[in-house]
Amino acid sequence: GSATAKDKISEKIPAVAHPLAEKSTEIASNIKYHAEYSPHFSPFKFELEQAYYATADSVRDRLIKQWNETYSHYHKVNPKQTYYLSMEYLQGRALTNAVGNLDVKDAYADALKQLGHALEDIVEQEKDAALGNGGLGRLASCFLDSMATLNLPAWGYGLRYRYGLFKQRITKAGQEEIPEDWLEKFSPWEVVRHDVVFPVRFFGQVEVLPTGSRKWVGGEVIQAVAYDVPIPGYKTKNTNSLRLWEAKACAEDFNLFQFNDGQYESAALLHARAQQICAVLYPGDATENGKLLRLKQQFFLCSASLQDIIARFKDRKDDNDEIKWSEFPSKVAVQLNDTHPTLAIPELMRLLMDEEGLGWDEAWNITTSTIAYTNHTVLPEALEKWSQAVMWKLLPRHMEIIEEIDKRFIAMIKSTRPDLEGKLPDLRVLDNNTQKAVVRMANLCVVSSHTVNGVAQLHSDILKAELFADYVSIWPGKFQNKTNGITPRRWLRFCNPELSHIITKWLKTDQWVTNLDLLANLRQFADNSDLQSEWELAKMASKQRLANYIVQVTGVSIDPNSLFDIQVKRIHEYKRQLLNILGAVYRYKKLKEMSPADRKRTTPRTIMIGGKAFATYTNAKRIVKLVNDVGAVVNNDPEVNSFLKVVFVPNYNVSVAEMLIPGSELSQHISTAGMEASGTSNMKFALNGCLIIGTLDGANVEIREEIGDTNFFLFGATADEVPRLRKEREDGMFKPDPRFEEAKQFIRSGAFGSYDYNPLLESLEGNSGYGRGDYFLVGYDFPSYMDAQERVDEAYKDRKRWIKMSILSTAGSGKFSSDRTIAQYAQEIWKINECSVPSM
Ligand code: 4GP
Repeated sequence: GSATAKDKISEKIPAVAHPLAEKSTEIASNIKYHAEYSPHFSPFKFELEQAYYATADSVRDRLIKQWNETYSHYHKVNPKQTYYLSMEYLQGRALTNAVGNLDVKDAYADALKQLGHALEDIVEQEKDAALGNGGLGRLASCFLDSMATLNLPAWGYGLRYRYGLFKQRITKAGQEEIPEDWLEKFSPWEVVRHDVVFPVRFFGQVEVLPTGSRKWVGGEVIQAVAYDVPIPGYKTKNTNSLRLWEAKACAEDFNLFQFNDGQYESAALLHARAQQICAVLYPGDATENGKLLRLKQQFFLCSASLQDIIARFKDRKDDNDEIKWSEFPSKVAVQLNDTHPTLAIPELMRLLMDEEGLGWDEAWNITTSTIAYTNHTVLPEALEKWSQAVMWKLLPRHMEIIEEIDKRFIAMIKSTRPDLEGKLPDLRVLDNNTQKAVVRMANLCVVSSHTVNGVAQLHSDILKAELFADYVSIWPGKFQNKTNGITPRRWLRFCNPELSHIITKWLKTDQWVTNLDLLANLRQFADNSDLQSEWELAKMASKQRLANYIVQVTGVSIDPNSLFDIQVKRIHEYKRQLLNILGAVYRYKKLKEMSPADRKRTTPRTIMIGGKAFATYTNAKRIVKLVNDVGAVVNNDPEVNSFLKVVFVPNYNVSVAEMLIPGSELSQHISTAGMEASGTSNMKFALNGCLIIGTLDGANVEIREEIGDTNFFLFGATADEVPRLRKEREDGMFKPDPRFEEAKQFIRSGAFGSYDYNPLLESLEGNSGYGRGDYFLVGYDFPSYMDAQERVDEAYKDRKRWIKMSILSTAGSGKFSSDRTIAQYAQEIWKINECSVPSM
């Protein structure tokens, strides 16, 4: 295109490498240096995209410096270090976070201004790194931020997926999935480490050596190459690593002979197979091939990470000391983020026994004192079970080890807990009872970890009382709770500068950013009308920004004076977006029936729903379509559309969340009680002064405790009532509320188009079965939900009281900092201490 003034780089500013510049003029020179000497772009242009890359490169200079210092400091001090193993990280964008944590945001904004650009526009150029699906992955990313901020020697390990979570496009047919090419150009935030490469074997067989020891040989070997992403802490030198593995085949595996013979595909077979491993996040596992690939991914992460951890353990001892394996657990803590990295257990056993020559007992002591496991869900379909047949094929040595773990567990129970013998079929690691014998990964984790934790108090209690009850009687000290948290940097300080500014002003300190409990001091000002009007103005500015965004991405214009009501999260029946949309349908119908005068007395609402449905989850996709169909009718109905809008926010991701959350006034966390392990967006909304309508589920329980029950719109059955309510349904004793019937009937009447919603609505009817017979109790909770919504409408009319409740929400959110969560993991599970990099 034609070059505007902005597109050309300023002549006046010299291009000079100033990696650690503090003055904005020098930062501008450093950015210009990267723009001119980067081989990726024309040196004569300085368009937004190039400006983004040059800015990112310049920020990276600082990160690399701190990161090297951190690494060598940890190496010298040799503290106990945590390794967080996770198949998912939802990092989002890095630039705003990096300049914020490095405390150079204003200087960069100023430098860019001198170069003719605005920092806000530059950051928009970055694609989200979406190497995760939802809560579990975002939690891992918040944890990384807190680990660095708390100066903890703690790293993340993950996979470098070529395509992360799909991009969601909404068409007439509903959700369409498109590959998200986050590496389309390249990511300036990763550093490939050609010097950090480990071989990872698949398939093959077990050989018995003359010494009697066993060795895994043959099969195929793929190389794991490290890509490091520096993770800065907030206003600290400590800069940790997120190490992502990429799969690669060796040159020797390229068959030149076949290639010269014209057999191009078979010549590069292993190269193609290597590429598949990190091609996509969680490929569909409906097919046998899909299952095998997922298992390969899991093992790839575990094997590469453990080889790296062991190499570092050896490397950090003094040169002439011999290796003392018994010290391993006092140098290494490994945290498994759900069961996805369970193979770390047999892989650590294998490496210690087969590669390092340790005996079973010693290897087992080390493994079980090193590994801890976090459970993130009680949903039966998420409890991983791998076919033993597939495992024998892919990982024969690991299956031997798992069999031995199982055998020894049985022997232990028989000798110490004969009372539990009858329960062994459920407690064992191996399940040989079903037609297809499987390995139960959660059981393997519980048996082999020193600590098992849930992610909110209610969830941890349910794990102890139900899923893992018998294990609790065997190892009562093994089970803990670690209520989730969120990083206050990304989720308040950076995404909501207006509100942050007000908080700092009233608290007379910005220490709350790293000591979130200080927010409680806002309580004393909750009635102060100056604070209230500043608070309201800040909220209005965020709502306006959100309204601009919504019209831009959906074409729907929404009124910033209406109540902004948001539900954003993965689409799942247990999260009950269907309850929300049925409520909206009922509201619409009543608005239609009202007189214009009555309508004017209602509280105008904008309901926004966003989230991705798993590509093969039919009912979730129907829900997405229903929300869109309802929106199309309601938003175009001139009679009611100034009182109600229903918007589906497309392609929900971390960056979209950073836009939505500051502008929210009410958010919905309405899962069937007992099913949402914690939830973390509930914490983000509350922190940003958004009120919650919710059930007594997951972390809602603790949020309500902290912010006060008068500031929380509670409804619905409690977790302990759910089994009885399901039973009553099955016995035909449930009488649905007429409002619920009316809402469903309205959809069936074709009010929102001719698409056949019967299969979806039927899931709320009948009386039995998982996912049918209204397993998630939408019908049971509907009346109390609608009543709670009426209380919301009433409360919103009293603006002063609403603002006060909003202030109290923020004031009560201190507990939900991931700094608190991570400090607890560090003390109570990992036993690691801070290891601050000294400033020179
Ligand atoms: C999620 C849980 O569903 C959510 O309640 C919790 O807040 C989050 O983990 C973090 O602990 N689980 C997943 C998953 O994302 O894939 O199982």
